[in-house]
Amino acid sequence: MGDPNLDGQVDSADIVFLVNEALPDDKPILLPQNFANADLDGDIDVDQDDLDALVEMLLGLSTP
Ligand SMILES: [Ca+2]
Ligand SMILES: [Ca+2]
Repeated sequence: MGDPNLDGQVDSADIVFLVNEALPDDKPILLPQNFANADLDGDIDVDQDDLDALVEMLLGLSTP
């Protein structure tokens, strides 16, 4: 988890991906695997909470 754009690493590109793909409600995640990786808190929805979780992960506030 934590790699929404599926490029093999968790970095700022994943934040950009979440902002572009997850936050606009009318723009669905492209693939189930994108969705699964983006849903960091596991509530079967990709939203601001998951973006916050990803930012925290990148800041080192939680272990991978
Ligand atoms: Ca990535
Ligand atoms: Ca979520």
